[in-house]
This record gives sequence, structure tokens and C-alpha cells, in this order.
Amino acid sequence: MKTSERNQLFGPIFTIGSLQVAEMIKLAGFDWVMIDMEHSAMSLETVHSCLQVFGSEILRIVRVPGNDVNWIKRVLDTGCDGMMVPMIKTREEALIAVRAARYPPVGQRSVGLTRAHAYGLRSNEYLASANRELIIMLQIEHIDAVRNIDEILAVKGIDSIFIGPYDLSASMDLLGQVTHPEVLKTIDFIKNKCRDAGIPYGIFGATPEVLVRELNDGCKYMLCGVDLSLISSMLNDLSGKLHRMIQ
Ligand code: 3PY
Ligand code: MG
Repeated sequence: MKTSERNQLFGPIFTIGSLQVAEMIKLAGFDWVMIDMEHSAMSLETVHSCLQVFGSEILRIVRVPGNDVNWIKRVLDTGCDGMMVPMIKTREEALIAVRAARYPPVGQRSVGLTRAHAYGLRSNEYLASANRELIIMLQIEHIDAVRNIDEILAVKGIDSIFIGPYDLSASMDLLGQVTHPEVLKTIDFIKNKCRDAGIPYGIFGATPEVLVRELNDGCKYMLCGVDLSLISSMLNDLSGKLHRMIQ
């Protein structure tokens, strides 16, 4: 079974842009990876090289820096399996993202002969299948989006919603308080709206305990940490342990 056809996927956020770490994530057996161009220093060239390392055994979704047709076009041309667009707040913004990602007549994506098209060797196959196969994930992570959720979810062509607890809490004047009861209530509201609309959703869960709850709740795309903070906390723990030993 292809990873993307499985119901519930675990994966990390990849920001480091290291080919070795890309290989480690693949070898670790994760189901998917979110390659983050919104909150990282990675260039498109680095994303391109990392995609070559990830290969097709792991589902690769690139988060674009913003809802911009030129970014969307260039990111999809790298040959990733789909994209995540941050901060969608209105139906109009959702339409911009969905149209930018689909070839005509459904959308307005322009045609280039790129890695996605096997550099021209498999252009016809890619052009025929891209509209159907690329995963378009839009982020609901602002209280304005929550107010407009019915209109956003009614936009055709959204394959998944991705909930951003950090930005959502910030927009509710609860910066960083991702477990505040009001934030959790709003997240539940978004999940229920997605279920009613028959659209899968994903979410970032900082700990295994949170992820188990999300799993039991039926979440499809679970993000289970950020590469740099995972490395940083392991180094910090090790250093702490060693220093306690010599006290
Ligand atoms: C957020 O929590 O704001 C996110 O975008 C998670 O990736
Ligand atoms: Mg966010």
C-alpha cells in the first residue's frame, strides 16, 4: 500500500536542509515529512536536493513560505508529493492556493519541464496525473479562518486541512498556550468541521502522549517534532546527564 493511501501518518518537520538528516528520516521509517520553507533558512535548491535523497518511499509535503502563486509553482516543480500553504484565512485565499496548484482548466498552474516532469522525459504522464495526485493541504491556524471555516472547506480541491496550534493560539491572544482550554475547544471545532465536510486533517503534536490522542481522534497527518529541536533537546539532555554524573 502506498504511504499516502494509509489512513494515519507520522512524520517530522524537516528544516535543517542536511542531506544526511534527510536520509536519517527516511531510514527511521517515518510515513511522511513536512519540508518547511516557511520557518527555515532552506533554499529551493536545497529542498530539491533533499527530495532526491528522500526518494519516493516517504510522502514529501513542502510547506511554501506563503500563499504565493510563484512559490507554489516553483515548489511543485521540484517533484514533491504535495504542498502545505500556511495562514489561509478566507475562501478567496483558499481559491488562490488551490488554483495555483492545479493545471488548467481546473486551475492556473503554468507548465515547465522540471524535476516533477522527469526533466521532460515523463511530461505527459505528469501533466495527466498531477491535478489528481498532488496533495493540497491548507493550514487553518488563525481565528479569522475559524470564523470563515464553512466557506473555506467548501472550496473544491482541498485534499487536507492542517491545523497549526501555535499560530492559532497566537491569533486568540494566547501566544504559545497551545493547551489552553479555549485553544483546545477551537481545535475540536475545526476537527468536527473537517469531519462534517469529509476532509482529512493533520496537526502538530509536540509529545507522544498528544500524538496518541490525535491518533485515537482520527487525525490523518501527524507531525511529531521539528528536526532541530529534537537534536537540540537530545544534546541538552545528554550534556545535563553527564554534568550531573561529575557533580
Ligand atoms: C503552528 O502550530 O502554527 C504550525 O504551523 C504547526 O506546524
Ligand atoms: Mg503555523
